[in-house]
Amino acid sequence: MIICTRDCYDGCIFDSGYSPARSAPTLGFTCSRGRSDLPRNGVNRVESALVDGKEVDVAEAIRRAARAMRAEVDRDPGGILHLNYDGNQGLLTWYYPARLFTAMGASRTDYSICSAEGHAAIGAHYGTSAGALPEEFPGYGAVVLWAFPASVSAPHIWRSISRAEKVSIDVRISDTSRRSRRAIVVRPGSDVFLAMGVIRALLEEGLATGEVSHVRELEEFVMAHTMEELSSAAGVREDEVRWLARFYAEERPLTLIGFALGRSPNGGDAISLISLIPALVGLRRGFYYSNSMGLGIDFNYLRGYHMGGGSRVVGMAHLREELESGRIRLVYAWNMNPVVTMPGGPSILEAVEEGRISLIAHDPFLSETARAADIVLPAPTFLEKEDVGYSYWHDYLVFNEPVAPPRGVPEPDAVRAIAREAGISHPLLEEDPWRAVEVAIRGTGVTLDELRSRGAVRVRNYPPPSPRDGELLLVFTSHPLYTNTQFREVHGRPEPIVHTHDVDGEVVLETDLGSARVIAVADPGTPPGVAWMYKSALVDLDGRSINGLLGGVAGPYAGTPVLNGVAVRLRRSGRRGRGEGEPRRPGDPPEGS
Ligand SMILES: Nc1nc2c(c(=O)[nH]1)N[C@H]1C(S)=C(S)[C@@H](COP(=O)(O)OP(=O)(O)OC[C@H]3O[C@@H](n4cnc5c(=O)[nH]c(N)nc54)[C@H](O)[C@@H]3O)O[C@H]1N2
Ligand SMILES: Nc1nc2c(c(=O)[nH]1)N[C@H]1C(S)=C(S)[C@@H](COP(=O)(O)OP(=O)(O)OC[C@H]3O[C@@H](n4cnc5c(=O)[nH]c(N)nc54)[C@H](O)[C@@H]3O)O[C@H]1N2
Ligand SMILES: [Mo]
Repeated sequence: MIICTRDCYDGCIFDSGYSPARSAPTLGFTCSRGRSDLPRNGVNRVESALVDGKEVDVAEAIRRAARAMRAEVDRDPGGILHLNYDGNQGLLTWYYPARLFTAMGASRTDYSICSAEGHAAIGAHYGTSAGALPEEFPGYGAVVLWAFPASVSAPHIWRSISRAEKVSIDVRISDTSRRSRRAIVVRPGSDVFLAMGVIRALLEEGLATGEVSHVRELEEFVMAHTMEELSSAAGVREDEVRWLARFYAEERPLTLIGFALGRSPNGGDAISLISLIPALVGLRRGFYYSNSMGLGIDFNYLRGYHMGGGSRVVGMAHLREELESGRIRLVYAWNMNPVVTMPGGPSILEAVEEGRISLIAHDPFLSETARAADIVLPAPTFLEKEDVGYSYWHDYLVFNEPVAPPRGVPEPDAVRAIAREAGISHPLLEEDPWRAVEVAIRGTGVTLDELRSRGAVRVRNYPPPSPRDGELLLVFTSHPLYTNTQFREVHGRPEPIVHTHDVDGEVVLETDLGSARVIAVADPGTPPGVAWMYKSALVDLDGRSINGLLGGVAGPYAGTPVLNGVAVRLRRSGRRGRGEGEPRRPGDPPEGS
């Protein structure tokens, strides 16, 4: 199989004949870019290694690169900066090569250019930025596309929401806006005020039915400004802000949060607040931003950060200052065209022209960066090499197989050869790249062997939504007198008691799958946020099994149903239970019915 490994939501999967896979998420079609890869594969390629513009063999270019890097390592490894981003999202192409620089103690960037701001802003609330999965998208009758022109930037996402009522929020009328039921136009960088206005209206109008922690602080924060102030700061009429709040309350839409927001003024704050709106209207994981952090891939392991993080982190916003300071003396770029795509990118050209830095580039194509480089190494495209690819939307890992003859030198081979020539030996580079991939994907529940044989496999450990305030993680344990449902003939039917940290009385436990009426008993040995029951006391006060609340989630090894640690909501039913006034002690034998 093949996965289009470029930086894009859809991560199109192709069969071995290079036709778009018919099954979800690719649905048998690809975009213009996906169709253009084969025709462009022969155009503008780096045909051979280059040193000072002259063709040399790859071995010679590697020796020259190694010599230049060795000299800098001896002087100050922090003077070497590696620049790489997402030209190809393969684990071997993008991530593994960073090990050379981790091993040398070189400077690195913070990889902040595209999506980092939002990952951090959402993660601060939810513990992870991972949101709804593609299969959940079609289930939504309504979708808010917040700075997310999906009709262009993510055609498969767009297809998956084709039947939904759409609201687009952008700073202009985009193609997506034109094809949405309603287009809201905000002033650039002012979405944070629109989000505050929506939250304010939801709270004011009693439409916030969901539970969000620290809601009082949130309320104080948004109430500090009048609706008029918020609406004029956002450049959106007050009635439109209120309309959007009611749309949220009534339609309970999925919110797609675009990366571009994170690259705007106040963008992190905007994303942070936008991500809370679905929770305020009672949706669990009712947003999507990027799911890459939920797949269980250990990107840090691939880059070798478990053995140190390099010497210094250069913020991607500050490349120009860094180059002008003279501290950086060698730049190694792969999988990125920083001369064009980095803010301050042209300062790389100036630094090369003025002899302040040496520039080494590894790219399949003669990019602006490759054209300016002192040393250029030819790279294979994703059509020409094996790799493992992933998407930040869907949850398939794909073993990428070449469909065209190999060209150039694969990235892991290049960095290991440079290390050998430069006399840098380090366990990070001794570990075989495929072995590193095998270790890095352990957390996904998918093995490399399985990937090789099946081509595309869904990750098995996508994170369950984390518990919210008012939710308990329910677990079960054995009872001394019973085996599961047996021995009720002798000891009677055990009461459905749920042991909690501090709740007594009759309560209702709920999940999205069902509810059960049970008796809560406070037990100081049960921590806050946790609840437990005997697995022989599953029949609730209405004679139904607690297992009506569970199911649908399986373990990665053998498919064992997840029964423990499932989040349940606990609601007092109003009636007081039998335990009132004389709380039962945990471990008390149950009473017969
Ligand atoms: N065809 C195609 N698809 C792509 C890419 C590509 O280059 N071509 N690039 C891929 C990559 S790298 C990424 S990161 C994603 C990005 O994909 P998206 O996050 O979906 O966004 P962009 O396509 O960058 O478009 C940004 C949108 O945000 C709007 N915008 C700008 N500032 C603001 C603001 O302050 N508030 C609001 N509300 N809107 C604002 C712009 O008008 C624009 O419509 O797309 C990926 N998909
Ligand atoms: N002003 C402004 N600047 C922006 C943005 C913006 O919206 N406005 N968007 C930003 C965003 S969202 C992003 S993600 C970045 C993207 O920045 P880049 O990652 O630099 O973007 P690409 O043009 O995709 O460049 C990737 C390079 O990788 C090369 N490449 C492709 N496949 C391979 C491979 O298999 N191996 C190797 N070694 N190289 C390969 C390509 O030939 C290309 O030269 O740009 C950012 N820059
Ligand atoms: Mo991006």
